[in-house]
Amino acid sequence: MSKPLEAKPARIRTLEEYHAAYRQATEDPDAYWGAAAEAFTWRKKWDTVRGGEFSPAGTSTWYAGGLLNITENCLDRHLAQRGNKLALIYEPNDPHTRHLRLTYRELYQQVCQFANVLKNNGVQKGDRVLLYLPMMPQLAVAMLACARIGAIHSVVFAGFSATAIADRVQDAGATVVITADGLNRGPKQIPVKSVVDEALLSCPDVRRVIVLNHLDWPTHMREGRDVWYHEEVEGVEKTCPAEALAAEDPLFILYTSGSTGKPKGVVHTQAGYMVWADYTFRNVFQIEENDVHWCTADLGWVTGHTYCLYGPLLAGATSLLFEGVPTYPDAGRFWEVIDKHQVTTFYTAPTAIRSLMAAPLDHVLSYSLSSLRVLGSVGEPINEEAWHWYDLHIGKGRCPIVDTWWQTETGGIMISALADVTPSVPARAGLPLPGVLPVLLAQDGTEIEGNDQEGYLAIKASWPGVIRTTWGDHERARQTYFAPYPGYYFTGDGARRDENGLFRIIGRVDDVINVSGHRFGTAEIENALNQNEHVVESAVVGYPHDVKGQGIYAYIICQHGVPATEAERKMFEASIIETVVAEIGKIAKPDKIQLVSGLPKTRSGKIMRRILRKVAEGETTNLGDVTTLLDPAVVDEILAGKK
Ligand code: 6R9
Repeated sequence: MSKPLEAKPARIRTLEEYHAAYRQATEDPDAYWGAAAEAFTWRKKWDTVRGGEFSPAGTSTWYAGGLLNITENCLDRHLAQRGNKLALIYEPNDPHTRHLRLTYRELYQQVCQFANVLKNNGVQKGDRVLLYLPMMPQLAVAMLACARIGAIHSVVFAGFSATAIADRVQDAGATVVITADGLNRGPKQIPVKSVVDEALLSCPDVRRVIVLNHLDWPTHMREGRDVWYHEEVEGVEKTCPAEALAAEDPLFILYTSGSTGKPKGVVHTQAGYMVWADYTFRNVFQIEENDVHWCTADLGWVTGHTYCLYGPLLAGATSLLFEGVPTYPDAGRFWEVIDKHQVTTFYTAPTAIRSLMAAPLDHVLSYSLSSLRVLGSVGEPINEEAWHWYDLHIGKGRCPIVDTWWQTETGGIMISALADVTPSVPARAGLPLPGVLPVLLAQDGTEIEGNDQEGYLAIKASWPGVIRTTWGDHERARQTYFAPYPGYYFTGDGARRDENGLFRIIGRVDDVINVSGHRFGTAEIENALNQNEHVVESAVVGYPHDVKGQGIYAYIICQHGVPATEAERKMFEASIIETVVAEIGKIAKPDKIQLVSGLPKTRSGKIMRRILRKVAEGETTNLGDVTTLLDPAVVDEILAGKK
């Protein structure tokens, strides 16, 4: 029998304990979250557990007055008892390449060395460091190295384009970039450093680029700006004192899309994020000392931050990092990796499950999967069919499924089953975690009481992991999350509370599309499309997609009208896709493009997205009221040309 990972306070093991914890966290949050923070290493304890104003100001603080360093809690704190325990297992893209294992002591030493390299390169507390790296162990090391010296990391998923990098470097005011020569993705090898070079043409303030050698590729290094990590690290000390940071000092900035304008830099801070990552990780997955946890997300997304890195390390668990993709070399890769490393808690996205469901079942049946204990899902609603397949074929009917609802802005899981403790029902995220007070709001902001009800999902009280600000623009955070319904945090999601009080997340109620669990604002994609010289105007909506959850449907008015020939149309479409790839990245490529001569607009010039959404969804008759349209004939044309 393996023993509980740590008998910390606030570890919930039964349904009764859940209800008791929920009650206490609601009635006396200061006592509850004070106790939850006791087990950590503090340089100085906090003065107040909760402070600031939650909403509408959006100025919550947690553990204000406290001093700490999250890496002391991820690493140093475990050395005495878990120095030789595996902290990270790295499974490379190619199954024939050797995997790597790092113990807590080895990881500690690597983080300290990397931190010293950063210091030697002039990085100081408060500096922003942008990381554009493949899923290699050094990405995790580099994030922790930043945290060790109080630099603020901003990881950008290594599929984003040069333009997207440049936007983020400029917005964050980053002066140092860490990158690699190239990356592996399935059968492909993709250059990385050259993308950074292109981005930095418009970022003169970046004075240092630290390059990791991942593929042994010949790489152009700019004199005076670029250095190789392996050269910098030679002979560097393996210890580095951790900077004592204020509880509310920023830990990281992570860019995410909203319904308007450019992606915003979501800011999380030291102490509250730490407590939330640790608490949610241990409780949702019911982590035990011998667990091997595998979260398949890339570290470039919040799921990677909280459940590949910070949550597992704070809890002293073993976390598996995977460089590859679910279908390389074949659709059995996930299951092979689970058997190979005896993974116990497995956390992935519905889109991955759906894509693997489509492959022959033999890919699953060749593996035992007997090590698995808990299955998790995140990023988008999981449809019942995928839920049952996951339960039956992967969990063999004996592993609880935790469908975890949360957001970049919430820092960690908010609504989810706690494995084998609270109810797990298909297509329901379930009950809120202690400290999370979800409500359903009507459009006018009144709370909808009772079960079997639907509304806008909002959160009524602050929790330790709440977004603190959007980098450089607090007003934007206030307007987006806290001002729409004063007294609440507005999630942007619609939800239903079922007859048993379990939450079912329906999807976004704003102009955000969720493609394979990745968020894009329609405005963001339209802005990209409009950069194309042939594009006069565009409108983007989401539509149901079998594997991706939602696909991107773009309606475009071309400069020369609707193309007369098929060849011309293909050429336009190719050029348009190229623009989106250059502006954002491949992940934002429209799935369908329809070239139109006009868009349905109201007399005041507003695009009626409702109609475009319906057409994209395949609805041809029930388009609702079109009498306010300036030119109703446009709709007929769009219907006739539907993809
Ligand atoms: C963690 C993460 C957040 C948006 C969120 C919602 C959707 C996430 C979900 C889910 C239904 C779940 N979402 N988890 N919808 N069920 N279990 O994904 O963060 O990238 O910021 O996306 O994803 O729409 O608002 P992020």
